[in-house]
Amino acid sequence: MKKNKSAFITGITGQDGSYLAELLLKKNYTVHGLIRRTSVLNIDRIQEIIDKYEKIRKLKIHYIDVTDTSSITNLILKYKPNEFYNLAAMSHVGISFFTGEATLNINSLACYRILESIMKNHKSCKFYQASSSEMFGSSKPPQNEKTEFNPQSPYGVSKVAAFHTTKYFRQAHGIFASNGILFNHESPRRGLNFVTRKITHSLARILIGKEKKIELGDISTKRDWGHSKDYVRGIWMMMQQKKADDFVLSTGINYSIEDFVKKVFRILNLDWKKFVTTNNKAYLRPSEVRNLKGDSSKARKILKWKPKYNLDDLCLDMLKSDLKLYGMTLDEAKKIAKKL
Ligand code: NAP
Ligand code: G4F
Repeated sequence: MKKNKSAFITGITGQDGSYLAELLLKKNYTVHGLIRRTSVLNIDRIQEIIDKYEKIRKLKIHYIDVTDTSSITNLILKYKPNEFYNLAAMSHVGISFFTGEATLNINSLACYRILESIMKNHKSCKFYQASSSEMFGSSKPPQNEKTEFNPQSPYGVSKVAAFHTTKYFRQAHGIFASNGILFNHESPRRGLNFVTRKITHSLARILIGKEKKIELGDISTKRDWGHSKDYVRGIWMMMQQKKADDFVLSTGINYSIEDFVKKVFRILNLDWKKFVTTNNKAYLRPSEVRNLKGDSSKARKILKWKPKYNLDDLCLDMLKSDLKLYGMTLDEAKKIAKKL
């Protein structure tokens, strides 16, 4: 009889990690979530699956910082996972300009150390690295697997290092190590300081009178936004291939931040200009990635992957969820909006 698979996920408390864990648990994997110790337990996004799967031993949580190599090695030796998804990261581009060294330690060196441990201790384990469209930086769109990397931030630099590390272990040591080069993907679980969630969450707070304005930085930059649920499915598909490889996941359509703002405010028939200020210095970056638009034809052909959500679906999903957080339905929010 075929044994059920087991997987390690670093970054399981994050947006993608939580959706990926749900997907793998539904597929009957045993999931090991590696989380760092924090003074306040940060497990909101995985509370539901902990309640459902921990007692039946399908989900195990381990306190391990991703930079703690010896502890990761001990865990690999103990559980010998089939698949290792490395999603943990200092994932905020703007913050990385102030935390360069930590960003490289968490995002680049940890990847190297995990792969070295897999090579020495459990060579058959498949490895996934969460690479990013931020690596393309100033390269012209559309960007695909053959596009040159021109990173514009410490975050971008750290992800380029991890990308090449992953490729190196694949080519030199025969490890199944794949890079997913994912363009921006969002969801109701997106962190509050990324621009999309900041907009939907702040709008909900404006409606209940807790905020007056949304202060943004540069809203002329363009991003290719998808839904995290679609992208974690693509990640899993990469790991089911016979051969490791690198794949771009994107929708192929990009919009400016201004377009995103307009779409969200239009849902409530509000004039965004009354509520949004731009070019706030606190959110401007020393160097910007101006234009990201992915060409994911390789993933669509080989993995047979394609996204189900478009940007309108995503905006609605995120706004509805933030309204719900503050006790409002969409219809109630529309009524309140009329009075603003
Ligand atoms: P996220 O929500 O910010 O989650 C990051 C995760 O990494 C969290 O679980 C965080 O734990 C964990 N983490 C950070 N430092 C750690 C450390 N030292 N030890 C252990 N865990 C640590 O990010 P995401 O949006 O889900 O993205 C997942 C991955 O994909 C990241 O590597 C990101 O760089 C990459 N990526 C994301 C996108 C995107 O658009 N979302 C696009 C391309 C690539 P805490 O909860 O304790 O903070
Ligand atoms: O939402 P953002 O912070 O995402 P960014 O920088 O594109 O990074 C995200 O996507 C990457 C993939 O390309 C991931 F690798 C990375 O981990 C992360 O998930 O900013 C999007 C754009 C930027 O141009 C930024 O300058 O929005 C602009 N922006 C304008 N005002 C703002 C704001 N960004 C943030 N976070 N907050 C603002 O107030």
